[in-house]
Amino acid sequence: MIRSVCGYCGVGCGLEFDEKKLVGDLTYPINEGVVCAKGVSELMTMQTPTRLLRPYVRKDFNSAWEKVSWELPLDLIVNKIKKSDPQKIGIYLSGQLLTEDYYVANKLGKGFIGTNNVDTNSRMCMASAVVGYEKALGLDYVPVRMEDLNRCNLLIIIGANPAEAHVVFSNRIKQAKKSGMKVVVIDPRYTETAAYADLYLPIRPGADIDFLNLVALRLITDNHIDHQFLENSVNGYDTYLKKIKKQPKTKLLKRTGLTKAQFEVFMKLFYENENIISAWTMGLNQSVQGVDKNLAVINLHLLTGKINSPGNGPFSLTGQPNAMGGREVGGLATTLAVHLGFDTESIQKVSSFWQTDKISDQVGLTAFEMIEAAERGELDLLIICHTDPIYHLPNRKRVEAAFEKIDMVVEINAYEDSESAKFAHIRLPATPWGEKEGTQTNMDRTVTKQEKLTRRSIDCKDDWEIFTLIGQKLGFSSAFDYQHPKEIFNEYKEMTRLSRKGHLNLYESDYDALREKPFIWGEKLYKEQGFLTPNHKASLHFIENLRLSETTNLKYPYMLITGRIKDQWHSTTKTGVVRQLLRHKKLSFVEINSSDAKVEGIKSGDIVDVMTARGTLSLSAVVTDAIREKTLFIPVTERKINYLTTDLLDHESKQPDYNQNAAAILKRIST
Ligand SMILES: Nc1nc2c(c(=O)[nH]1)N[C@H]1C(S)=C(S)[C@@H](COP(=O)(O)OP(=O)(O)OC[C@H]3O[C@@H](n4cnc5c(=O)[nH]c(N)nc54)[C@H](O)[C@@H]3O)O[C@H]1N2
Ligand SMILES: Nc1nc2c(c(=O)[nH]1)N[C@H]1C(S)=C(S)[C@@H](COP(=O)(O)OP(=O)(O)OC[C@H]3O[C@@H](n4cnc5c(=O)[nH]c(N)nc54)[C@H](O)[C@@H]3O)O[C@H]1N2
Ligand code: SF4
Ligand SMILES: [Mo]
Repeated sequence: MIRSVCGYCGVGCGLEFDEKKLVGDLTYPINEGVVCAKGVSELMTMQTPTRLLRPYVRKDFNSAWEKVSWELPLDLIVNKIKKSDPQKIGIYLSGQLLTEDYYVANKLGKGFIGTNNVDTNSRMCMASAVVGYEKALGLDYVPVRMEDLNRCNLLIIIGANPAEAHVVFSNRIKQAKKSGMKVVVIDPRYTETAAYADLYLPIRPGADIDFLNLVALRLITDNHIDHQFLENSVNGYDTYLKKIKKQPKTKLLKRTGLTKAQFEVFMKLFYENENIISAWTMGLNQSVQGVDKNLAVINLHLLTGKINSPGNGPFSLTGQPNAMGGREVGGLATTLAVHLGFDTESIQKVSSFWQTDKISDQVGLTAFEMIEAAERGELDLLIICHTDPIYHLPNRKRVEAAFEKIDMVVEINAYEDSESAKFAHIRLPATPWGEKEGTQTNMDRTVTKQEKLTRRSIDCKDDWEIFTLIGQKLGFSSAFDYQHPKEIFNEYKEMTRLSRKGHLNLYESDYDALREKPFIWGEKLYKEQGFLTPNHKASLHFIENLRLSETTNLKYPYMLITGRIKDQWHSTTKTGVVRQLLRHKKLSFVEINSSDAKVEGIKSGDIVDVMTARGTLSLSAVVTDAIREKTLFIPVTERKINYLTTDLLDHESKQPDYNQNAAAILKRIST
């Protein structure tokens, strides 16, 4: 019997492997032995005809791929690095990498190549939550654990659909409901999660700040706030109060698209329940005001003191299995390592730990800033690892044109059918889940270990190993002499001592022991140290809806939102191959409200064109009342989705506004 963990979502379920099949781990973390279909399918995705098994090179995007040994592409990459200005090199990582992979890639880029242009797809995912937590609480720290559901009386789910995206967590929500916990779902779609809610609020897309401000105003008016907590533990209440009081209540409610009666039911639930958790994900983060939306949620917890006590707090649900671990390591271009930034003291600490003098004090380019650099002809080399930017970045036509300007694009992938492969010069085969081992941190700070279940395919290498080889070939042999992930983990573990006040206490963990028992970092943080701000108080930030997103108009009268469907993972390179097991829904479709469909003359199954200012996609229509009027939904399993989306970004987190696209819909073919 081998114990491992699932490599899909941020719940990070334990799996037990008993020679023939995978089953859920009875002891970890919250699943009591039940895993979802993606977890079950992990084993099947290892051996598929779509695995990338050999290195390939080609001169340009139109030439044929040539199968080669490892030596040639590694030499090409190293020569390119040596010839390039470090500021023209980019490394693009993934919240699906293991911590050890992340650590070596980050050390190579920021520590030895001398570029801070090391970013990750978490930029598209968690960046707004990272900045929100930092601004409000002083640190990128999730102050809630999944087990807090046991003590929670009211769970507010806003802009998240755990029933499809965090299935096992969702199962626990349903269990907690049986013990009396109430659930509110705030979402423009009546999702599977909404179906089990006690109250469903079909908010208009993009109106969350208006709703949350309205709640804040009401809490203040009704004196339902915790004055003592505000006095002892919160900065900025007076300023906040002055500004929020000026907000126009009637207008706010009107913008949400909700009725007064719906709002009153919500407030009643808020008042009747003592312990409250708010949970959110992409419905808030992916926004031109993603950081502000995070702050608007956190504000409610600061006003009421419902934070840092069992069953309470603002819970950002991390999407990918190790997006949290990647943030800890320093995988975002806006951090250096172990939650440290680019101030002189941090650079000195990290330089002396890595024994290097190459760290630049220039903050790195975030994902879309790398695209902009490429457009200006200022990106010579881009190394992509475990993610598919051509598929996932917004405004795809623009991204494709930028990629064409990059001298050398390297893609490290375990599967061969990514969208980015079409824009790569070099492809390197990585060992996937099950053929490698290493650690990951799930959405509630729990560090676990993935185990190697079978020997690795002959020509594949672990992701950390590929970055190690590049480091060695660049001449940094002593800094990159790793033979095994355990050595990397142990080095990283020591480095976490550099974190502010040692809050990232992975140095107390043990690699081998993780196999038996997960490690949870930061448990003592708030109880003992208060918030990690200079005066140990959290901060209230006044937020208002600046309405910066694209708006609908006569030409594009619908608001297009995008999101996940159950059992399928993003571009489907993994889950798509086990469709027989996982497929119960189409991968590509557009949902339209039945009253809108009537006006447009559209029936379910009709082929329709969905148009935005950036492009057009032909899709099969699904007519349903589960989506708000004047709103369209397309799942991310439609690989071409980002031909439609806007590249507006949050100015602080640089996360895209994926859910606010003005669109039109037109019937092409009746069925
Ligand atoms: N099956 C499956 N599970 C996954 C993934 C997957 O690909 N497939 N991916 C993982 C990853 S990386 C992530 S980030 C998470 C994402 O997890 P979630 O965020 O829970 O999933 P999404 O479907 O992207 O979006 C959540 C909801 O936001 C709503 N929404 C859109 N716009 C707004 C708005 O303006 N306001 C409000 N209140 N709601 C809005 C959408 O209707 C949708 O129901 O899922 C993880 N889990
Ligand atoms: N319109 C729209 N766009 C979105 C989103 C949205 O909601 N709407 N969501 C955004 C979010 S939150 C996210 S997280 C991103 C996700 O976007 P991506 O990260 O691009 O999606 P994946 O399909 O998960 O890509 C993972 C890649 O890693 C490869 N891979 C699998 N195993 C391994 C391995 O062991 N090693 C290596 N090197 N490669 C491996 C897979 O084959 C796949 O190509 O999309 C973002 N884009
Ligand atoms: S809920 Fe997430 S971590 Fe758990 S089995 Fe499903 S995909 Fe894997
Ligand atoms: Mo994500």
